[in-house]
Amino acid sequence: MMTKHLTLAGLMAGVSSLPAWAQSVDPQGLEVIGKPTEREMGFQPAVTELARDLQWLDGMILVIITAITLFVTALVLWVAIRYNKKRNPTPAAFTHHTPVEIAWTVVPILILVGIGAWSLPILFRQQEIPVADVTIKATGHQWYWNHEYVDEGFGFDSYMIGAPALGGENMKTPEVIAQLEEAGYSEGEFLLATDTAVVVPVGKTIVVQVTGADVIHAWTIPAFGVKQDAVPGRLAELWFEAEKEGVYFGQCSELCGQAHAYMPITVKVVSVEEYEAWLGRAREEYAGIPQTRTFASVD
Ligand SMILES: [Cu+2]
Repeated sequence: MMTKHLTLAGLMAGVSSLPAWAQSVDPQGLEVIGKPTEREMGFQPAVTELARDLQWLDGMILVIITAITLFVTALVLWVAIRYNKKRNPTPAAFTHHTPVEIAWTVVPILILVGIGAWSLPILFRQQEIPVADVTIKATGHQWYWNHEYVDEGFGFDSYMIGAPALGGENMKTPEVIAQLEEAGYSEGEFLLATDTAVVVPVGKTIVVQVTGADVIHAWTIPAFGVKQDAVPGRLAELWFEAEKEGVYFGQCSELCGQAHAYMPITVKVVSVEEYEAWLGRAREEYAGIPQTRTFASVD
């Protein structure tokens, strides 16, 4: 029932918002979760196991490096105070101290092995690509992304709202603010929101194949804990399973030229039903395949 309403809503939105922006295809009214927040310095909320792993590892290593820094600072202060020229006029003249040399070799090795024991499994979890429920090929271009739903026979370009390709100047003019609002974004999401979003179902395994068409770009969504260089001639993969419906933003993360700052990535995580409804609309919009679902049964 919900699917039918959503499909109908999508159709109505498509009809009523002429000239038809591609956003009319995309689900609207989702909570924005993955975006930078002013005056904050931590991570964005983690909505995948991969992101939680990364953030936990970061916290753990922060504890270790803080302890090491405090220890070394204390040693330096102790030497400076206790063994300065005034307090220690005749310095010791020995050059070797075997127990100390063994300690400062073995202890750092143990620390590094300890960090590796935690970080390598996390790295492997990211790099071992599971069987996909949805496969998307993301191709970086100067300066936009193309997203292809490889099993569905369609793809689309995703431009930043306000980008020159959409008649903007990479500046937040009143027209651009109007475009953002029309697409369901707020003014503060300028430089993050794109005209078309990657839409994926919640709780499913998404595999993104990442490559570049011209120079090296990088596809990332911080809240998912994924980042992958898009290298021309190579097909790299990343995967994620988002746990929460919402809107998530990322930005090209490999300096790729003059408009590098203006090729963000928008991902909308929706319910499985909503995803199916979107697929129908997207097939029709991007591949010209008419929807198989009819509206006859809608009350
Ligand atoms: Cu770039």
